[in-house]
Amino acid sequence: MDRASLLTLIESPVGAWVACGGCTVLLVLVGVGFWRLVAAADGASKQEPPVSAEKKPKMPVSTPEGSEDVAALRSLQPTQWLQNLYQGLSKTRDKWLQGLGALFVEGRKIDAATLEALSELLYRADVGVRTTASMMEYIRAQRPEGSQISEGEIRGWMRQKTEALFTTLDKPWNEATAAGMPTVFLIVGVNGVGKTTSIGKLAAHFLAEDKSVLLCAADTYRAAAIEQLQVWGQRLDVKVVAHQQGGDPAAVCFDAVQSAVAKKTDVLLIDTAGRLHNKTHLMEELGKIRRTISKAMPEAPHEIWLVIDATTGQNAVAQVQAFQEIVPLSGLIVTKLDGTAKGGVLLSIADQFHLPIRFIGVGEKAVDLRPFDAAQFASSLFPA
Ligand SMILES: Nc1nc2c(ncn2[C@@H]2O[C@H](COP(=O)(O)OP(=O)(O)OP(=O)(O)O)[C@@H](O)[C@H]2O)c(=O)[nH]1
Ligand SMILES: [Mg+2]
Repeated sequence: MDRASLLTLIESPVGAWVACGGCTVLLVLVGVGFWRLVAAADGASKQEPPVSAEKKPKMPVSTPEGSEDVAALRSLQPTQWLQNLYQGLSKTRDKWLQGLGALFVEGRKIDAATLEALSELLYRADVGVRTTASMMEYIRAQRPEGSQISEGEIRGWMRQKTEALFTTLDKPWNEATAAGMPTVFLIVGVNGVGKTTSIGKLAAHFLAEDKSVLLCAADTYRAAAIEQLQVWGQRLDVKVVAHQQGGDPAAVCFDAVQSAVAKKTDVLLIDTAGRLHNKTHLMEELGKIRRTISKAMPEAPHEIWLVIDATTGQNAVAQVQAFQEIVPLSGLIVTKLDGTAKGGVLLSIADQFHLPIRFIGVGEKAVDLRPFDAAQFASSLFPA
């Protein structure tokens, strides 16, 4: 198109219309660009401040795991648990049986030498002096002095004595007396014994019994401890009452009991901080926690369970002693029996403190923590 034709076109009505349309398009484009800039600036000003990993823990969002724990517990066959228990106690049993086998290479009689050698074996398996002595008394009473005895007979007498020892302590735990009120469990123990994981497993256990469960994070010293319980809460789809890190542990317990009462929850499980039994102020704090719980619900806590790690052997005896002086323990949870040859310490503790063992743990999974059964335990430790 030459210059003259172009001028004619611009001056014509059609040309004016095209020029006007071009301007409109241009204006719209400029407008959109401007609006985008404004929106971006506005968005930036509304962005949430960065949240530290400490405040916003990454939690598994999928829920099926929780139902898997509960489903696994519901479908756990008694024979399967017996196998797990037998396997879990293998280190303790092997140590004991190897020693016994060596003792009985040649025939044995009931005499001072045999009883001395048996005492030595039990003592080395963390059974403790006092319990070993009562075991020997029991064996001596079975046959007249000088009678021939077999390895199988010794195992049988040990089994009977062990079962009898635990059976006398076996009684149901306290529960809330009024219908619709929660049974409150306060779980205590030294650092790292397995309190929090046991609470997760206990929650799964109660859920498998169709009970409603609430968890309370009263280990307020470490954010990670609160998060650990919250992860269990998510995993099992159970609510967790928690305050800020550094808060008063007694206060969160008070809130949790009130919440459990208001919601008519069947079971409240309270996790506490690990405390060394020789740290006086921490032990006193435990006394305060207990008193505060009682203010929120006079008959609570219904049960105070000390968690002991079986791998610590005789040290667990000192722990029971120290905690018993501060709070009235009503039962024990024994964890990590799978990792130790020191399982004999349970006999020692039961004999000395007359405390029932409520649950025992032989592994990391929810199905690995089960109610304690005297006969099962005795026959896994001293098989026929
Ligand atoms: N093998 C084995 N490990 C266990 C058992 N019970 C707990 N554990 C492990 O022990 C470790 C400590 O468990 P936690 O539950 O954190 O112990 P805690 O008493 O709450 O620890 P603190 O809160 O730090 O005092 C974890 O790695 C658990 O998986 C068990 O029966 N067998
Ligand atoms: Mg813990």
